[in-house]
Amino acid sequence: MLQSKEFQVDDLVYVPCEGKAPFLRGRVQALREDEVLVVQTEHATITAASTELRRCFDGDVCQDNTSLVYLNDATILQNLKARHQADDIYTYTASVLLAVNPYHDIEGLYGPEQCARYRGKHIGALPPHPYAIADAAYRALVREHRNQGFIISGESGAGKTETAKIVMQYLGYVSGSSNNITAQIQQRILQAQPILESFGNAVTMRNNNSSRFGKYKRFFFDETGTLMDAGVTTYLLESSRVVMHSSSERTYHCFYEMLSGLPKEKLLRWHLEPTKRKRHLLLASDAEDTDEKWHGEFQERDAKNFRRLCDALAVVGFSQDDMDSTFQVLAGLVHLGDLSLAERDEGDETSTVQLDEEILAKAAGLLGMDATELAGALRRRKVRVTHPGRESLHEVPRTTAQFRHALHSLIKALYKRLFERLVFRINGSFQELQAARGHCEEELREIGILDIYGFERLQRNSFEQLCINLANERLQQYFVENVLVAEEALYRREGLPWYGLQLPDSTPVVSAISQTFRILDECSQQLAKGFEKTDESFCQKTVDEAQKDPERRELLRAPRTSKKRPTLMNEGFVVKHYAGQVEYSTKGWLDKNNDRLLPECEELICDSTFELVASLKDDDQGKAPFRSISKKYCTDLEHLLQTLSTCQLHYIRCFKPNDFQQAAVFDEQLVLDQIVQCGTVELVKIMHDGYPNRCRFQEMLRFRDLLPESFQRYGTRTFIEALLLAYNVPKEDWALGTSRLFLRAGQLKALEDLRSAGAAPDPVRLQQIVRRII
Ligand code: AOV
Ligand code: MG
Repeated sequence: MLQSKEFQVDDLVYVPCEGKAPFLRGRVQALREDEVLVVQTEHATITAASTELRRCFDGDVCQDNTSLVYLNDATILQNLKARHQADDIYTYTASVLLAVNPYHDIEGLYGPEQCARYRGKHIGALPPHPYAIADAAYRALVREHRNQGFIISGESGAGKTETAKIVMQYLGYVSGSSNNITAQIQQRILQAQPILESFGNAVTMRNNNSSRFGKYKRFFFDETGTLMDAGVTTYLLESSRVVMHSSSERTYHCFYEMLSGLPKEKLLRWHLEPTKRKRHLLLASDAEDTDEKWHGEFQERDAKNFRRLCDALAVVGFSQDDMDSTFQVLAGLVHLGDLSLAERDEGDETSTVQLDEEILAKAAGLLGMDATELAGALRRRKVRVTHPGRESLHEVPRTTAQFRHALHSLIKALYKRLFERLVFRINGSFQELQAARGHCEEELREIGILDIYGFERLQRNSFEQLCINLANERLQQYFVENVLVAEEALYRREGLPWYGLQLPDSTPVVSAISQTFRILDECSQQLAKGFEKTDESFCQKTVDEAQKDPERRELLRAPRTSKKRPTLMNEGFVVKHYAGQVEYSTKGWLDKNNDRLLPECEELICDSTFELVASLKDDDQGKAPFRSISKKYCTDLEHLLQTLSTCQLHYIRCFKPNDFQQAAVFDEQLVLDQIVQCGTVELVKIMHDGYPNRCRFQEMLRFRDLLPESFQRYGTRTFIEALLLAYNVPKEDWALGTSRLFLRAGQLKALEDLRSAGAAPDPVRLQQIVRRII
């Protein structure tokens, strides 16, 4: 009979298939030559190479993937699926927590009672939960005085923001509210969330509450673990959404919340009518399909969230006047947006764009601008002409396109600065509390939570997607380096054999993207100085430069054109990311990369008679016409990575189970792609091949009661060896390094169970041990 190296007839296996599910389960029916096997599945007989098969163990469902009898992508997928169906949405992979979005509220899973249950328990004692990781982080912070960081990642809609809130909930619970100021900090950091969501989240095709910015929240603690301070940093708000969104999406929540929640007299004063919201260009959306749908689902939620927003603003110190000012600016932007309906007689170069006087007056009035000046700045640009010995300023009419561009830049800039102002005030509200407390001598330690947009591959990808995906490349690399490379280093340090694994390396693609941003900066700079530069010339240069470099050639290239999809030259490029290829369209990048507002528009803001608007002027007095957005973003990103490098990191990987935001639907292929993309498979291989649990010798002394007191006079190493022998831990399940004990999955848990049960060793066995090793 033929023999396969690995498989025998009747073995239970997963075989990859092309259909709806990525794997089918079956039994090996026959072995053929050349390691080809015949597998009988429920409905078909499939022939496959042995290398393609994955082993499978019947009914294997585990809390920790590293405890699966057979460990591979197929078994992890099945484990997640089985658990998701049972509403056990969390699963460990050693220290990494995987979370599958349930898309419905699971009763009794969160709240103070659950927090109390998880408090002080070691990981693995209770079902996997963000509370367990949060508790471990908090204890490590108090015990070891080390900074802690949570990196929560996953695709859009996978549940990052919700998970971040769950972690925050636990930190709030555990960090005590023994004094008034701590309680206030807790309240403010929790209330910051609805504010940021109203102004930074929107309905998108993939998530009804999609965060359109990244954020890092920080909680600072003193030595005793009392919350002393907090802060939030935000990254790259998608400001283009204010002026443009696809018809099935919406702009930022705050606009609709304001319409649904403001009292009548204010709506009237600001010329807003909720039922006419669709007539406003900024707000128009098919996401609310019909008026019925809006009056039902959306309006109710928007109105409720408006109250939530106002309450939250009050908590961080907004007076009623502050709130009114903020909403007035939003109302002003809505009317300003309607000006883009303007037309111009294109045949006549000297004519100016025709504006609706009524709309103009409303917008200007609300934003504290002079209507004539507003119209002037939008319609005409100032051109400096140098004559011998003197300079003169001329006004040239803008084309319709230029007019629209000026208008949109003004709206985007005002919204973005308003958002930044909110973040500034939230952070300021913590500083106020600090001042109230008086000077604090102590060095504080922090726990940070990073909730940043996941990898994006949309129908059309632009500048924002490249920024987002760069962050994901860097974080993925960080993950690989931190978890995998650190693992290898640890093995080497401890003198244990290391069976190397091919680690993915994102350095080349990161450097290709950095190069792209460098070229972009060059081109944006030149354009701003008045040189002839276009998005096309930028694109061409980017592709050309990449093609010259043998390492980057494969990673960044021009898109392939086909008859079906004839792409015009120099309108985009394709980047090969760790999570797959993404095609970017470079239209509008030179402009998107410039943080400077047109000088005519900046003047409007400066001259506004409305205090809030005037305070949103660009504080940077430099006169350079270009300020790079990509550079600022990359610097912010490096700062973040720098901060994270001081932290002990905890990873939570979120998974989206289907594309329809539905409960109880698990799309296997979709989840498998995410398992592969997030590096879980590599991680699992390393962990399982080796020893997932490792403890410093000193930490093992917590088991001292498991041996008679007389054993404490021996060295720690000897003590540990005696302990493991006394309780018959199999030799192949542990290894002693130079400073740590390594244990295979489950053994640490077993020791903890013995400790909890107050177990005692067999005296005869102890005698033997004493004779043998001591
Ligand atoms: P995201 O942050 O990962 O997407 P969210 O955290 O906003 O995703 O989650 C999307 C939606 O999934 C939420 O609005 C909830 O309806 C649901 N959800 C997520 N986690 C849970 C949970 N633990 N229990 C119940 N429902 C949940 V994005 O910000 O789009 O990248 O930009
Ligand atoms: Mg989010």
